[in-house]
Amino acid sequence: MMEKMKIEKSFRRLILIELLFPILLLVLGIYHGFIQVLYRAGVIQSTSFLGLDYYQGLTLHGVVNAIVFTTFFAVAFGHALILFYLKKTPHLLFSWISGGLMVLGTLLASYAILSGKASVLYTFYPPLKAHPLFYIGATLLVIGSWIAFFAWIPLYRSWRKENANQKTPLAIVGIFSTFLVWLMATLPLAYEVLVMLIPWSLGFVPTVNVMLARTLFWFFGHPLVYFWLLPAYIMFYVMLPKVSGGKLYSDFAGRFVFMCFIILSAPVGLHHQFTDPAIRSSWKWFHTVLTFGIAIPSFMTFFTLCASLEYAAKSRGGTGLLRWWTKLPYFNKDNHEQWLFPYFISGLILFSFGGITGLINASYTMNSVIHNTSWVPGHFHTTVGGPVFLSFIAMSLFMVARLLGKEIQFPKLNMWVPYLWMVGVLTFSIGMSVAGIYGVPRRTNLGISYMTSQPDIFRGLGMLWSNMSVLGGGLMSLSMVFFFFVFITTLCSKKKMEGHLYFPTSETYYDENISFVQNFKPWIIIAIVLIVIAYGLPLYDVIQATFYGSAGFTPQSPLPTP
Ligand code: HAS
Repeated sequence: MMEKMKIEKSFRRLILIELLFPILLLVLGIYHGFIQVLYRAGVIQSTSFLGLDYYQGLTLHGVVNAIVFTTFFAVAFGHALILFYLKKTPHLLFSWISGGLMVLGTLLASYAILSGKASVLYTFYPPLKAHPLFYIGATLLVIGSWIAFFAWIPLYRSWRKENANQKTPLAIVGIFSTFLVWLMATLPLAYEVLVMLIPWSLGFVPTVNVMLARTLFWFFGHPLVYFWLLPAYIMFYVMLPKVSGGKLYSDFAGRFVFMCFIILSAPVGLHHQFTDPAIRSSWKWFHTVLTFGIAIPSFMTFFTLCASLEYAAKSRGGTGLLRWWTKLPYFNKDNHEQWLFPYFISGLILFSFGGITGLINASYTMNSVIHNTSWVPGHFHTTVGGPVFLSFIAMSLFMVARLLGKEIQFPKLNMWVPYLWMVGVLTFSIGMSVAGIYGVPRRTNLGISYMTSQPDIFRGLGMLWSNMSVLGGGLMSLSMVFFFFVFITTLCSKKKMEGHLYFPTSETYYDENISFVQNFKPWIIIAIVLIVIAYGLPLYDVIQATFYGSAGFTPQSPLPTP
């Protein structure tokens, strides 16, 4: 018994480290986001406040916020869900090795970025070339996350044996779906990094097949976005109905949605490559069709969450077709668990915009208007910067406070954080999106423009909308100052209870027992078949495209003005 308690204590300490380490880095990541908007709008003339140039700062911003923070959070959250819902502790040594590798990998990649040897942006596709430590660091981060996942599998199996007549808890279905998607995503990435990029950056081979590398990157890159989204969906299905005072409308919907993501997350990556040569239009069209398919589980989520919220609002006295929306606990500033509601609902409102812009991106013809313009960051700040970011920071704060036995400090300020963030993101994203339609490019240093052939009036309008992002970025940064203030004061506050793990868990309104969503196997098989169909021939084509070989290139800041 003592031994078990000791193991659990050590494991909880690991979860804490995996939550706190990326939050610390996030300070840097967010700071460089703010510097970006100031620089792009011409408010400051140089990005080098910390000695970083434009592409360096942008790489740091993308890698820390979108890759490091999300991966650490997903692993820590997964550990905690296994401990809480299955009442089992993963193998301690493996889990610490996994955490250690992730920290080491992050430090190596950060060193490469901060020393100016890896300004390759978070997509790191060639011909941009980084120092080998950047690729090695990324590899260690991924291997660390795999080890964590592999350590959960025997626990899940033994739980299933011991509880043959029970449904697997929905949160566990969610986290296994998340990591199955991650495994499918990171296998092509492993090939790209280990077989192509590391030998190239070490100088063992002179050139690299750019088209193959880009295709493998997006084979990873699109399921990556669902690896970010699914932990947020776990919170929306399992916790949101409870903290809004209601029940989950349908248990089946949740399970079916997670299974859909397993089969459809990967075979859609070519929608990032509509303008790339060497890939036939027919395959781009096929991925487009599947991309519209992957929106369906999110539409189902929209419906299920609205139904769950309606139940909650009507239980609180809400009436009417739409008036019940006013009865939800938007301004709840308790410091127990309901304070999660403002974070979740703000994220969901943002995602309604992100979903619409995503479907525009997915349309082959409309994509050619917005591709590589500032519309794209407009889209992804309402997805990864919306439901994902808000739910991850909220859950990090919630878990840290619970594990340390603390109460959330400054609950009123904490309640305003997500709303301020939401208004900031909307302002930023609308500005960036409209500017993108006028032709303002994304992630290019000043001096490059798609607008040179446009009349002055359009150029002026483009820049005007683009500059709205300063206001949005300012509000987002202010919101984060408040968040870190609440986080640090909570961390430093007096202990109020015994530290423990706890998650608010909703009851279910329709608790259906439908067998085809209870077993992962058939879904994994369908996923593999779809991947082979969707990627087999396109990969064959790009492997043949050896004339796209390139030597390395390092972006220079500032670029010469044309
Ligand atoms: Fe995306 C580019 C298409 C979802 C992230 N996406 C990106 C990039 C990122 C990203 C980071 O087809 C840039 C990559 C780069 O650096 O080049 N995306 C889609 C589609 C979806 C989608 C069809 N994206 C996401 C999610 C992301 C994410 C999720 C992160 C977490 N995306 C694209 C395409 C591109 C792209 C192209 C390439 C563009 C280019 O040319 O470069 C779908 O999954 C979206 C489906 C979502 C919905 C919304 C459901 C709404 C819900 C909210 C319910 C709200 C409630 C509250 C209940 C259908 C669930 C009440 C609300 C009220 C309003 C009252």
